[in-house]
Amino acid sequence: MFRKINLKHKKLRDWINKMAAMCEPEKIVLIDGGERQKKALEKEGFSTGEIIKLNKKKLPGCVYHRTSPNDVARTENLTFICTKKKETAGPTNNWMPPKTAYRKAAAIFKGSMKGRTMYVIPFSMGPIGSPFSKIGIELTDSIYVVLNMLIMTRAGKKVLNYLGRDKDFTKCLHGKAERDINKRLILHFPEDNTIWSVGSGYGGNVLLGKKCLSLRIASFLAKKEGWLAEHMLILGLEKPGGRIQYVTGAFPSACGKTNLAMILPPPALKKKGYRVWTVGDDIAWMRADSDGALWAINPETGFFGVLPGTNRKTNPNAMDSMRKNTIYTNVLLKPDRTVWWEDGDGPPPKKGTDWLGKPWRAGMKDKNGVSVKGANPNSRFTAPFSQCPSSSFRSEHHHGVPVSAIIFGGRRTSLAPLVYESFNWQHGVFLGATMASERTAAQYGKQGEVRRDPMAMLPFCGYNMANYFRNWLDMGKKMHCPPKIFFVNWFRKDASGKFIWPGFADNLRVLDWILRRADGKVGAVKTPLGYIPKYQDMEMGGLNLPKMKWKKLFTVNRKEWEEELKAQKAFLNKFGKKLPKEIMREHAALKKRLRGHK
Ligand code: GTP
Ligand code: SPV
Ligand code: MN
Repeated sequence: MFRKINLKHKKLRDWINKMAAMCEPEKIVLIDGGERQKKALEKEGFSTGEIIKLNKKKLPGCVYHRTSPNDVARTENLTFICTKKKETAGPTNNWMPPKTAYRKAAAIFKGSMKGRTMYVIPFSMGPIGSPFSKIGIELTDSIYVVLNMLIMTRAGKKVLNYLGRDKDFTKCLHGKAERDINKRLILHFPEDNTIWSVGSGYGGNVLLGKKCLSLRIASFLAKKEGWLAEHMLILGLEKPGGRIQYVTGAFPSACGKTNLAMILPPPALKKKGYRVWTVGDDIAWMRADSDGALWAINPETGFFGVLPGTNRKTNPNAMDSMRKNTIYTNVLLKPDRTVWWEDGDGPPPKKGTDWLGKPWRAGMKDKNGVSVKGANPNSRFTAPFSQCPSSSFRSEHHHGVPVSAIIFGGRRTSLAPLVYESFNWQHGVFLGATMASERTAAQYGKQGEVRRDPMAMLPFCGYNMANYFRNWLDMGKKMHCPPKIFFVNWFRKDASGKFIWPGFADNLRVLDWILRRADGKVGAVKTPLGYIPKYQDMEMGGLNLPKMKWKKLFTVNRKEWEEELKAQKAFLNKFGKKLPKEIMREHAALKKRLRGHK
């Protein structure tokens, strides 16, 4: 049985010892954040097979990990908001009364760490000591989680020193248990500032600083304190002449945040002097400041990015970020101990070991004739932010960056134009509130199915989404110069099922237009949806996009939009009386504008 931990922070010490008494680890180890301890943990992980050491020459400092086959994405159906009242969680969250939740999870946690170590990870989301930051302590029995948290957060002794004897922290408990989906629960207790996650070993379910703290718990706090915790990338676009303007963007999981955050300008724009600075790729915390503008920080220090589709052409900055000190999860392991994934670089290797740990050959088919994937579609890399060639010099600043524009977007095969601008803040909030997207492999469920995903926060809002919309509307009133709000869709397809817009680097052309609009430097065409660009106003150098295609990208199909209006309404009706009336007013206004549209 473990020896009790002794720390000068009484509340912290008592809590750790109480959790350990329930989980019964053999020992408790405090994570200090140092290189020596990290190396020792890796060594232990290699010896048990929890992680595999990758090719020292080709991938220095990199490790490989496989999760259980039933545990490769976030499990939204097992994720709960546990508040005293059901209404606090709202109609879009799974809810459980706190008492029941603690009892159910405790039964799974009980004795689940027998023979194993419980690691104590003190971590800070945001620069340590910044008034914008939040501290958490994660207890876990997984070395993989520790190694990931060391990349994704500022972790170790320095956080403990900052906590002193009595500063507040989020209590985060994680246990792998049996990794049985029937004994898996991801529980949030925003009223107790507590997270309990049991039975999973994958990403967003277990790196508790990420979605659980920085979005679900933080959004709850943000409503109380009057700021925004969002599922957003943050980037700076440097224009010829050196001025940098910042944009944040909310796209649902696996819809292009990482790619946009690290975008490299297409050659014609690069020559002109355009450059992009990455501030964050997944989470933004934003506040209205005394200057009347909105300021954003990225609370994380690493990337947990999608691998399939990532290659030197689509995202060279991501490829450079993961050359060393990176954790590869659920990809194909090659015989030379390097890794490969679908639509990565180079042809598939002749053979290897797939993400399930089974022998794999190129061109292999299953018994139904479907080709067997080497990497899981939601396989990921964990890499330090500092290794990204475009990482912004502003990212360590406690105050963050001022935001000129906010972008909402999703995957819509038809319907939504490439880009349009909202008429004002309130209309922009409506665009975010009615966002929908086709489901990706980042979460369990039917792939490709269109679902409403307001502000890309459906799985991450820690309270009633109607009140979340209210918080967004209120934020607009706090600023003299709020950012302009836009909607984008890189994913519109033609009749043959091909993407009409080339996407990736060329998305910079859209960003450039967005920022010129934010500056009031360029005109636009008014449509029922919002303002769209004039063909001649977009920077098109080096891109051969026929006018016909342009037209297809911006077509507003009234029939489709009538269906969309109905779907929006059905969704908004879920919130009943709680829904801010401004949202329904915007819905009615859109309906009216579309009626006049041919
Ligand atoms: P999470 O980490 O899950 O929150 O996702 P994310 O929003 O950061 O997604 P990411 O940037 O990793 O994109 C995931 C997928 O979208 C990859 O398969 C990309 O190839 C694809 N993608 C990204 N940008 C574009 C684009 O401009 N056009 C097209 N067609 N596909 C894109
Ligand atoms: C997402 O699904 O939006 C992610 C990956 O960023 S995970 O951390 O697993 O949630
Ligand atoms: Mn995400």
